[in-house]
Amino acid sequence: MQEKINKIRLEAEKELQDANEERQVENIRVLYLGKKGKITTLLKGLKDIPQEERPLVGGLANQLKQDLEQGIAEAIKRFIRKNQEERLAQERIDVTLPGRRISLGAKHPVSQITERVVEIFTSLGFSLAQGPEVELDYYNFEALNIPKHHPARDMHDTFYISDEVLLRTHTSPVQIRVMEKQPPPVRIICLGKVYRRDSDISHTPMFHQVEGLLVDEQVSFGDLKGVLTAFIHQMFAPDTLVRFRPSFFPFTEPSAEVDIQCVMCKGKGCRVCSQSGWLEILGSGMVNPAVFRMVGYDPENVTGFAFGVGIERIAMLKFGIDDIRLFFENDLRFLRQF
Ligand code: 2U9
Repeated sequence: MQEKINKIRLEAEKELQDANEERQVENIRVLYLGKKGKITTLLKGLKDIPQEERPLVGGLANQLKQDLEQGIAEAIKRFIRKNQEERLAQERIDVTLPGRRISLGAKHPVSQITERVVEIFTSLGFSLAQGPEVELDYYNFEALNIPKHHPARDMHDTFYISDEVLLRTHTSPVQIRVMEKQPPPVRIICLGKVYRRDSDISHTPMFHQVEGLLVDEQVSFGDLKGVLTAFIHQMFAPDTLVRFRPSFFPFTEPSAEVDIQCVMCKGKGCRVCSQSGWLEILGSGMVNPAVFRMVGYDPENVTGFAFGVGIERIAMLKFGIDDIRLFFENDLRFLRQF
């Protein structure tokens, strides 16, 4: 029995010496100390040997078990250290390499223009009003002097949700809601998303508008001209030429479209201004008395002016962009330029 124990010891020591990776050491552990391992079997067999031999043989077998456990633990430690050294030798860090650039986001051009427009009008004494994008037909059309079957409804290419519910085609319903709630004077701008069933190089189904409304006693067309000229001079350049051209909107009377001298060719005529030298940038007019009556204001006592600006249109002119759809494609190569 003693001989057998010695043989196992020599065998295990040799195998442990020959092992040159961690996995082999683990195999040795299973082979000798596992459930059916040689030493485990040996210890289990102790009960079958003569009683007088048991203490000596048992002692030797247990000593062998301890020695082997210790040998295995040391071998594993050795391999872990060896692996670590090999990895450190391979993985060299070049501390002279430049770091990776962190790419920073930027404000979307539409947000940039929106912020500037808000800044200008708030400095002129206007405050901000907001309202729902899903609107009632009444607020989007009826209250603005556009009854059912009015030809002006065709221009709006409306997304209807039901007979009476729609996506607002302009921010004007916000002004109606404000006037319904508060008596004059009113001096507000409304900005936000509006929706029209239209898509081409200069139209998208959703775009952003800023509309303004000023109502008080004795507001004149001269006030309208003054405020809008001040806005244009701050938005573009202080010497930008401005012209007011007669137009028609059901909610304003008289109405005017506002042009600026072409920012590309300075009025000489180019592709952007269709050789006219002028660019249309907003619509405006004196609030139609019919609209005042709808909200309970007395048109004998108050007058007012209103205007509407397409934000993307201003952004296209300011940044020289010829396709409005680029704003909504979220192509980083486009967005990084602003
Ligand atoms: C009320 C009364 C009047 C708002 C106005 C325009 C003229 C106009 C266009 C500009 C470019 C729409 O985004 S666009 O296509 N807007 O031409 N908007 S007057 O008039 C109002 C609004 C509210 C109660």
